[in-house]
Amino acid sequence: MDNKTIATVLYETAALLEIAGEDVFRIRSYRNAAEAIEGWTQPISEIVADTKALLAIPGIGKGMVAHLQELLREGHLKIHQQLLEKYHPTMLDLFKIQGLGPKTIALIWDAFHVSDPDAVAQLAREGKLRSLPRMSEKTEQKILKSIETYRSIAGRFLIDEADRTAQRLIEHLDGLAGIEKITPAGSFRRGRETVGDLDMLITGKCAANEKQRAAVIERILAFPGIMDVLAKGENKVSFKLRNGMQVDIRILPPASFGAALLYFTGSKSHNVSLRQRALKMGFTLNEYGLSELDTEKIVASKTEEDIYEKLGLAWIPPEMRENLGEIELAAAHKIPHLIKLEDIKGEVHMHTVETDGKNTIEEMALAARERGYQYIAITDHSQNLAFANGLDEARAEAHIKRIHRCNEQIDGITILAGIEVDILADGELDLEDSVLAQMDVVIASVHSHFNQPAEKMTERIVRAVSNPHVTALGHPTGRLLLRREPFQFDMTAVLDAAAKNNVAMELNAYPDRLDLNDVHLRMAKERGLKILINTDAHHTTHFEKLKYGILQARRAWLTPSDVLNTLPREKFLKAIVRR
Ligand code: DGT
Ligand code: CA
Ligand code: CA
Ligand code: ZN
Repeated sequence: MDNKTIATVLYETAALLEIAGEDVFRIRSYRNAAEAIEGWTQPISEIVADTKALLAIPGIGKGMVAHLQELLREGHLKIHQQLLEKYHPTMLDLFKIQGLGPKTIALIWDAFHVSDPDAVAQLAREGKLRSLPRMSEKTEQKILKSIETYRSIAGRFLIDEADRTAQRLIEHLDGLAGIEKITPAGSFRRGRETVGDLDMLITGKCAANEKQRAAVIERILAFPGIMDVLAKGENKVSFKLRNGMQVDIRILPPASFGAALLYFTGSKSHNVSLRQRALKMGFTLNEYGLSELDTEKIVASKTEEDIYEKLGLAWIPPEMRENLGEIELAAAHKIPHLIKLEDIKGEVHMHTVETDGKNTIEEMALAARERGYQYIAITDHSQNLAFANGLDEARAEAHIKRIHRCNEQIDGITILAGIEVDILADGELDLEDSVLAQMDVVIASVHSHFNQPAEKMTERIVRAVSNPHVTALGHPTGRLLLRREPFQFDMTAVLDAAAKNNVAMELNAYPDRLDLNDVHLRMAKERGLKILINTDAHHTTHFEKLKYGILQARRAWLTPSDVLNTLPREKFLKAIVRR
């Protein structure tokens, strides 16, 4: 059990205790422990036998140590289970609805004994919630809207979470007899920003060998974290994990692997178009292969390349398979050379301990050099972001000096001085122009006043990108996937203004953001705008997340020449010199 899962159980226990009207100190002890464990870098599972080491974690007392030991020994916590039984597990869904805090949920529970989103929505529609203390018709409407938003995101998962699950599964099945390869398919393989369920394909001799296949299925069912087995057949297993993610696994013979991979990668509409094309050419296409209509003879099935080729098409990268014109391009053999991870030569948006990052300039630089980067820019926050300890003019200037010094001391990488400057409510930037002028890279970002009317927000951002010191607009829509909607503004007007002012757009690769998204990236490319792909790293390990940004760039059909930080050092420095 990883720290995140442990923290989740403790958070849920705290929330359920609150519903039960328990003592505030008791509730707080669970919440404090959850917070501490979430931020603890060492796996609790490794130190669980060492009571002293557990007690050394701030916020963990003797009682909590016993709970942790029980949780890791039994795989669950008795009090957590009892509370879930009392209130029904759907209560956990209610906690995920914005604006519904434990106090309101407790009120609703006491009055109506209702504990799931559908039932609460029903009460709101019937006007029954307004009779409760501190509730009104307006709060009823708000709750209805929140439940709607919740439904549209519920059951989807961030791409990095799907990635971790896929990797864990591959490791879990490592070394079993008869497995040749394990390949993710579905929306995850297409690089979609969120994933509904995880589709995995296993191929090898085990598909035809009953004993091996049974062993593979048995091992799959022993995967840690399985809560519920949904289907178990000859060559298919579906299950739900404790975090709610569904995983569909299929076991396939190598002879039809290509056809199955093509089918289960989707998208559905890409598959439909391929099937129509096949029919016109006198073939049928299904998950077993491409076969001649009249003789039913299979003509291609082993690899995707074989099938595309028989259909007169170049192989299409999975990220492009959305039926948005990629089949026509493949027919003309004009599939672009999409950007790859290795094309990126540096990153220019990252934070250090000077504001809310976790590592020093030097540590970030060494990690970047280790990745093979030729350059980075350190871009800490500006003063408006007080909770992140943002820099005022004096600290920013001192920081520039530190960055320059570090650049002189470290060989093999160029460390540029930059800033992520806040775009204030009126579109002014948060630091004096005289300070911004000393920066090599200025990323301008909105971090406050998200709820301005669209017109005001558009004006605000247009004004910001018109400042001659700005290199790029950071995480332009401000969305947090599955948590916060993008703020409202006219994207077209902003892109046009950025194009006019030669300001680049960021593709923030952090998996919670992926901002700009694929659609907006395409709009930016159409206007000749350049993209900067950055992880917005707050820790040396965050550079690893760049791959999720690359997937979105590929979904937008971007090539290396669309992305500024594919340029080698000298060319990059020339490209970011400001007007
Ligand atoms: P998701 O899971 O909602 O993020 O999206 P997908 O694309 O992974 O969808 P999923 O898991 O329902 O199915 C995986 C792939 O299997 C899908 O992309 C195409 C294929 N597939 C599933 N059901 C059908 C179907 O009824 N017709 C066709 N043509 N393909 C299907
Ligand atoms: Ca899926
Ligand atoms: Ca599926
Ligand atoms: Zn930011």
